[in-house]
Amino acid sequence: MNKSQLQQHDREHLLHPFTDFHDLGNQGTRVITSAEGAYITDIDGHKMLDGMSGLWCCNLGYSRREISEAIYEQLNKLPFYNSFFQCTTVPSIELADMLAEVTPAGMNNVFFTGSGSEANDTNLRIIRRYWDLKEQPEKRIVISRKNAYHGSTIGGASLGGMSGMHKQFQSLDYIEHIQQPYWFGEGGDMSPEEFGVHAARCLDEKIQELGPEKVAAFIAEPIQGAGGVIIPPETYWPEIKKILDQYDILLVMDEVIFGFGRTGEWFGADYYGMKPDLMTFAKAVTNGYFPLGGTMVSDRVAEVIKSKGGEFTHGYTYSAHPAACMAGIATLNILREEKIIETVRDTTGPYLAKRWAELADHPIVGEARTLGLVGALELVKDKNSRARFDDDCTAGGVCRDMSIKNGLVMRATGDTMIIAPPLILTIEQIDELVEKAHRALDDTARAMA
Ligand code: PXG
Repeated sequence: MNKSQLQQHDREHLLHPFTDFHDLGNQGTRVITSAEGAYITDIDGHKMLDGMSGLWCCNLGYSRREISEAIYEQLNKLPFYNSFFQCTTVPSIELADMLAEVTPAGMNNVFFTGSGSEANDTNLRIIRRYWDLKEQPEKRIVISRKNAYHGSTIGGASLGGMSGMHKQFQSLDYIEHIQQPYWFGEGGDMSPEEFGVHAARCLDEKIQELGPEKVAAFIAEPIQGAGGVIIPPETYWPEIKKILDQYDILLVMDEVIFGFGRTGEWFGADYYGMKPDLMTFAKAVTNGYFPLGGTMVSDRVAEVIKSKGGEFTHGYTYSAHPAACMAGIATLNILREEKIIETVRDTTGPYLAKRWAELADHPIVGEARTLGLVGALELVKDKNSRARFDDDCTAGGVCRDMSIKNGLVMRATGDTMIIAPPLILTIEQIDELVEKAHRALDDTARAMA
């Protein structure tokens, strides 16, 4: 099939995730045909630096044969066996061991799933099971945050705080949402430090309002990813820690985007010095090459679930799929052997921070922020008042298209441009990324004038 035939068949038969089918019908899809290192190429031969690592997952880029060969070899040896009914496979045990080593101290158990959404549903099941076994069944409510993203299953989407999603389904009734720590968008006249404490105190207020005896858990991404790379002010997590220490409430950190090195530490929890009870992961655990997710379970929770007896009636056919686990093992080996995370922490992260900060001087940029190898740009019409161009976030869409035209994949969340490039990016590629982003901003400013 040629390009237009592919686009026509795509339109006729493929229902895409998070897509306006009317727009898709008018524009046609971009057909990506190959990839190498940190670059993807489309069917027209247009090569782009992938500033989004696929979908926040190909952290080691696209050319890691060690991972694809590990999958292939496993498929030839034992392509599938389940981990139900007292069965197990060698790769699943080995990966569980490795995860216990790289995750924060005291997290020594893993429940494997096929995705991040399934892992957050698993968290909801574990939370309830834990409090039931502790004979506190009245602890039912899970507190999350507005504009959070925790997946697309009913459980994941209920935990998430995106209003556009909530309009399209019926949320679980035991989930509550508090303010997000988005200083640029919601901080008003407060300093970032003041606002960080303010946003964290919303958790305390919500717990008081609901009654601590009814609150089972608080779930949060260390940094909101899909919500627009919202890096909380430095005062936020320490204040949350204080509040959680005060009440008997579980902490779930959703590390689906920030796990496996993006902050320059293994997990966002390490970066912020937090001690979660449950930790969701997916995406980069296999470098995106094979579907795998899961939740790390702390000793505190695992001991209750394991020792009290009785079946935990939960699991997925693909929990601990052997080929997925081999992909995970190969990925973790590369991260360790090539000291990828240390390089992000010591070299490429600081260099991106320096170069990205230069974009803040651009006339349509209200804020440029980074941490490790993620970044965001707030597009504004007026730098001082932080006023946007319009209510429809036109600038974000324009900037995304200009970026692609200039050979860089940047994603738009409203009028916030975001990047999460592969962690293997070199200094020269960071220069290339910033220069292309700069050109995209110039083109956007011209188009919006
Ligand atoms: N938690 C977080 C924090 C995520 O970012 C999920 C859970 C769900 O994972 P699965 O594997 O079920 O997709 C995610 C996924 C975007 C975008 O546009 C982000 C995600 C997925 C799709 C698009 O930024 N994150």
